[in-house]
Formats: sequence, structure tokens, C-alpha cells
Amino acid sequence: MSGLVLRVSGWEILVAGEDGAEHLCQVRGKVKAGPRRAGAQIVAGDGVDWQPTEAGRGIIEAICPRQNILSRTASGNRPLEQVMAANVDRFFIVVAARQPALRPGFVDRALVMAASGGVTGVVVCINKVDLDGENERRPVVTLYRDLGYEVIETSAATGAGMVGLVERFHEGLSVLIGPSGAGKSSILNTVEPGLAIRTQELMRHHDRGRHTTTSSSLHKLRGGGYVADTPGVKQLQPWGIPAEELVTYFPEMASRIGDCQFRDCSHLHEPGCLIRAAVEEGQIAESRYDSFARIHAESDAVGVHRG
Ligand SMILES: Nc1nc2c(ncn2[C@@H]2O[C@H](COP(=O)(O)OP(=O)(O)O)[C@@H](O)[C@H]2O)c(=O)[nH]1
Ligand SMILES: [Mg+2]
Ligand SMILES: [Zn+2]
Repeated sequence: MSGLVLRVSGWEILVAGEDGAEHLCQVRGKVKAGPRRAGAQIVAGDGVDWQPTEAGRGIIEAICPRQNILSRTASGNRPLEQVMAANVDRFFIVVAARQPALRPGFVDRALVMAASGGVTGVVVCINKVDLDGENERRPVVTLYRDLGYEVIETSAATGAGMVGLVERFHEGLSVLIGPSGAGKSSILNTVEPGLAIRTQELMRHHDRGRHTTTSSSLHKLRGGGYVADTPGVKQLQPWGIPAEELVTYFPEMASRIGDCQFRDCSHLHEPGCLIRAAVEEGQIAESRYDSFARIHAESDAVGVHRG
């Protein structure tokens, strides 16, 4: 039977069956040792083939190929991959217009994370617009819209922009990410009253355990669909992107690569770099280039290189 992984906790995996009923499953040994072994722990959002054993229990026979993945670097001394979810239909990057201050760098990191994992259903959500009487967010909204991203402006406090947003949670799998205080919990509670508390309790439970590098939990919405909240993150570091590949996840830079004077240009300091020239001419936003340079330095530091 096919099922959906809701939560992974050590050896126990909570799977929703086709009828929606939840079963505590374990993985058959050969699945773990199979071709998906390397870096392929089962995560929330994975599709599985499973068989019931006793009441409420089952065994996972196979893991379905993934459509996409959201993967970040876990905080800690040693770089570790933290997979947030697989098979993500919608990825809401939630930032506040004010309080905390709007930092485009966070948005860029989340966009890179989505692009490198193959997640295309990205929505940049600028919340707390009720606090932004001066419309200071406007340049940021314009920047990302011009790059082709969907940007919505919301206020969980006044309900502005929330119509239509709620329905989008009711199909497939949605994941929210954002800095602490941006309003993720408030948005979730607008989608379904009490939802934020349910997701937070589980996150606390996760944080206490040893399994902080495992994925988040999926919550079934009464109106349909699943959602995964993620703990508020200060610094978001995408996982496993080779430094020389990073530029391909910035669409306005990707369209210019190959034209620099040196074929292996890092776009950081070489003469004749057309990406840096475009920044100087104002065709590429400085904030975007800053994000590129910062993430590049981190990729170099952890030594992720192609080949
Ligand atoms: N003024 C205003 N406050 C908001 C809005 N959304 C959330 N808040 C408040 O901002 C604080 C942080 O919100 P919360 O949902 O907990 O953020 P989270 O850390 O991203 O989950 C809380 O005090 C909320 O009441 C909004 O749209 N406008
Ligand atoms: Mg929260
Ligand atoms: Zn260059």
C-alpha cells in the first residue's frame, strides 16, 4: 500500500495510509541498505510502500523516488544535513515587513535552498504589512517580483492578504520557513485555529531528542492538505551546494554566466567579470550579489565542490 511519511522519530516512522489513518512503521532492513542509502534517511513528505503488520503498525518496504527536497545545514559544530521535507508542493518564505527588520538575505538563502532542492512552488510572504505604513517594503517586493518570484503581502493581525492564502494550504504539502517572530505561527493559526500549538509542541519534542537533524513533522489540516512548520531560524545555510554551482540558483546571474573573461570565473574578484559589472551598472541588486558572495564563502568553508 502507498503511504505518506508524517514524522520520523528514531526508528519509528509515522505513516498516513491511503485512508488517512496513521500507522507506526519500521523500515525493512534491505530498504535502508538499498540504493537510497547515502544521505537518504526517510523524511517527512516521503512516499512509501508499506504493509500492515498488527493493528496500527506496519513495515515500510520501499521509498518512492522524491520529486524534490528542502535541505539545510543543521546548526552545530560539525556541518550536518538537516532535511526539512521531501515532495514539497508549496514553500512559504515568511518574513516581516518590520519587527524583525526585513532582511533580503534570508529570502535569498531560502530561495537558493528551494532551487537547489528542486522545489518550484515558492511563495515569498511579506507579513506584518500593517506595521509598514511608509511602505518601506516596496523595493523588496518589486525586486523579487521582477525576478519572477511570487510575492504576497499579508497581515496576520488585520487579515489583509489572507483571503485566498488559506485555501492554498488545503492541497498537497506546504512548508513554512522564516526568522523567529516573522508571523509563521500566526499565519498557521489563521489557516486553522490551534494549528500553531500542535506544530510547536512537536518541535520542542524534536529539539529535546537526539534527532535534531531529522525532518520536521507534517500536520494534516481539517480542510485537506498537510503543513510543516519549521523552527525559527536565525541563519539559514543551504546544504551541499558546490561553490561553483551556486550562481545557477540566482536566475539573474545564471543568465549571464559564460560571458565573463575567464571561463572558470568565480564572480568574486576576477577582472572582466560581467556579473560584477552588472551589479555596478545596477542591473543586479547589490543585496542579491551580497547574498551570493556570503553563501559562496560558506560553501567554500565546508569544502563542497563538484566532482
Ligand atoms: N502587527 C502584527 N503583528 C503580528 C503579525 N503577525 C504576527 N504578529 C505578532 O508577531 C509576534 C510573532 O508572531 P509569531 O506568529 O509567533 O511568529 P513566528 O515566530 O514566525 O511563529 C506575535 O506577537 C504576533 O502576535 C502581523 O501581521 N502584524
Ligand atoms: Mg512560531
Ligand atoms: Zn564572473
